[in-house]
Amino acid sequence: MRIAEIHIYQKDLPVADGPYTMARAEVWALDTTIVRIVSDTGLTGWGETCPVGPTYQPEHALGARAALCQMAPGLIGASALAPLLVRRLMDGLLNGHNYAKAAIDIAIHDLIGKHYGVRVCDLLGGAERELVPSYYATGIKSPDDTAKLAKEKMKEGYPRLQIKLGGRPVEEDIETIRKVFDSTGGQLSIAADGNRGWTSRDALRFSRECPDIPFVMEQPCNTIDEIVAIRGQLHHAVYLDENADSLNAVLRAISLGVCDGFGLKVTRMGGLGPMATIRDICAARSMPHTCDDSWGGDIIAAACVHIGATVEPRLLEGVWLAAPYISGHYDSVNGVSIDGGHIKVPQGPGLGLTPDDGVFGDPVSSFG
Ligand code: 0XW
Ligand code: MG
Repeated sequence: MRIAEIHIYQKDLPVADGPYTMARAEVWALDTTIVRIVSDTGLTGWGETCPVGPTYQPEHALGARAALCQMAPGLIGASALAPLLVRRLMDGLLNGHNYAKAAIDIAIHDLIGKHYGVRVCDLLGGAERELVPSYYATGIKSPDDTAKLAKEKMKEGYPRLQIKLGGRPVEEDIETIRKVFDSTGGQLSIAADGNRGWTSRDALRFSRECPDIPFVMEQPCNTIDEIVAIRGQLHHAVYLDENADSLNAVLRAISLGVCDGFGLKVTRMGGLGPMATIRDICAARSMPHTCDDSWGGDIIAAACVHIGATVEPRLLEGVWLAAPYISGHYDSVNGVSIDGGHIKVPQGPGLGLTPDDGVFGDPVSSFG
């Protein structure tokens, strides 16, 4: 089976009840890029990449489509049954741009699954479970509103919350996390996500004033160096997210003992193949982690759930989906959603999705 055609689509995903807010970003609508690969045997594989705006990370939507257009002509005719070789081929066509390569990698995994009649989670080693825990990310809100939302989400069945903080006086963040802890009675795990928004001074103060609250601090400061400088003085475990931007960064962070876990993004790592490698490296050093993406519709959601299902349960911190912030699905029958704080692993071959006819409109670029 070979790659015969590559089609690239653009779709707007408005944020339901927007905006979605983080320390350094406020987003009202996301620009997602969809890839459809058609094989010479007539099968279709779907991929997607959707940066959460242009400031969360260096990735941006126009960059994804430019990178895909740069690589696509060189991918026509390549074996669609060899994801590693496709990955190496992409590296020979373009340096970097993992988030664009990820869309191709996901579509190839979808194709392979459909070709052999197996699910992507089985291609990736096998599902540990059919119901995967999710977690809810709050967005930046007042202390009282965050505490109210936290309680609601706990009642819905979420086992974990990610409280967005940073980008405002740290006193307000301290009040927020304390009220969240009080309103949820310490019954669920909490990540305090600074999204690079704290100075090392504020991160230190946040941790020191809350030694009794068992949260993890996710990406407190902008750089690894700032985190290293204060790590020994913190009362809390530290997870890297935005700084864990490649396989090499993850390896380095683990070997230098910079963190205790990760927020991982499938597209940032280059797709499902590299994510499976990072999953295994994390397992070798007992590093807990999430399986997320920064945003995206059903295709990204399915990719995250499939890889999440293969992670050793003791190490999976949850699979985050943008689904609660998106109205509707690409696949109106098998769209991926969160129910009671958990997500069912899709059942069909490949990603287990069949996007509705015409849901992406006409392609913006086609090759092959
Ligand atoms: C909550 N997320 C997984 C999705 C947002 O876009 C950002 C991200 C995070 O943890 O920073
Ligand atoms: Mg994060």
